[in-house]
Amino acid sequence: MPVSRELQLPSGDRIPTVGFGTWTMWRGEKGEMCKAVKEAIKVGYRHIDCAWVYKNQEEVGQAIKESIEEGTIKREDLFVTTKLWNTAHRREAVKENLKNSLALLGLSYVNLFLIHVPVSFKEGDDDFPKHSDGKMIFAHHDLVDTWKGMEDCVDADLTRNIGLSNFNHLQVQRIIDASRIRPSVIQVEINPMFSNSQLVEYCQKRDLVVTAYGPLGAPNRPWKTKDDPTLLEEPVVKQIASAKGKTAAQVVLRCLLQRGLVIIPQSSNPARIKENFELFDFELNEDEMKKMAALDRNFRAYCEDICMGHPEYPFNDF
Ligand code: NAP
Ligand code: SBI
Repeated sequence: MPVSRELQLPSGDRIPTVGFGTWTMWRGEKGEMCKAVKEAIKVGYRHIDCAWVYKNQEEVGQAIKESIEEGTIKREDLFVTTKLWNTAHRREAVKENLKNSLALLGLSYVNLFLIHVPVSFKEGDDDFPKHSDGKMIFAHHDLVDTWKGMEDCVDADLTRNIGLSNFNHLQVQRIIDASRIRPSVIQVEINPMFSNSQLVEYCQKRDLVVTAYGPLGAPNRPWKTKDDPTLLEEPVVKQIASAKGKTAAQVVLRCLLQRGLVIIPQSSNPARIKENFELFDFELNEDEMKKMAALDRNFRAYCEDICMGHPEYPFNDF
């Protein structure tokens, strides 16, 4: 099955189907993210996935700046995404949050701005405001008002496209119904062990491009338990990989591309950064796709536990 290197968005922009994830749970040496993003751009990635809360946008911006100065890319060749954090859901705060991200990135606009999570936290400088018992201090904003703030950002030319992340299908529909500018992308967790098929189908039917985060199953997440399945170790993935002379990661990523998804794998290792981009010289046949589909265990690696208990907590529905 052929796979496109880019998908069309209603704004006229095209989103590259293989993007580069920039969230690392470790805090690496200063400069490590800059090095990783520069390496990614060097080997051909043209889509970088960022967020306010990742706290590394200065380094990502530095990598973009140096890559432009060195002549590797032009700004218009690059598709940059950032995300609105939970502490800035008030309509007027949305634009401020994006302006702050742009200042860190050293850019005048991003290509895509997403509401990161549908759960609001208390507004302020602390990204993770907590009560004395350690629980998050929630806030309550109508998500439709937050969406109006997103539309304000398009009007102000601060972003070319807007979208959602970690929303369930009911929340997606609420935004579609109330929108002046429709969401064009939704970013949610998807990998063969968490196929998220109902939500994917729901969104694709409504013309949203769906981006898979945690596409490799986030194998190094610190909260992984010994009983959790390890996607890249699954015998069927390894069998398909060895039959094709590819790696387990490449088989997993190709499978997601063949489902019509955008993927944003993260790595800080130059060899794996390159490996994760080399996905266009082989394909999985129908039988192999079926075998990959059979890996689905509805196993979510990212439950956003700190958001549980909020009325907009998304993961109690598909
Ligand atoms: P992921 O891409 O599934 O996994 C990343 C991990 O896999 C890294 O620890 C990396 O380690 C390892 N890895 C990468 N390539 C590999 C390969 N070829 N073989 C073996 N291991 C490999 O998980 P993720 O980072 O959680 O998700 C990707 C991106 O999605 C994030 O960086 C972020 O941009 C985005 N994201 C968004 C949300 C959201 O709420 N919207 C949530 C989570 C993630 P090495 O560095 O050692 O290679
Ligand atoms: C953070 F910066 C801190 C915690 C955290 O937990 C869940 C996963 C997440 C997120 O919400 N989006 C990510 O990319 N990672 C995250 C990010």
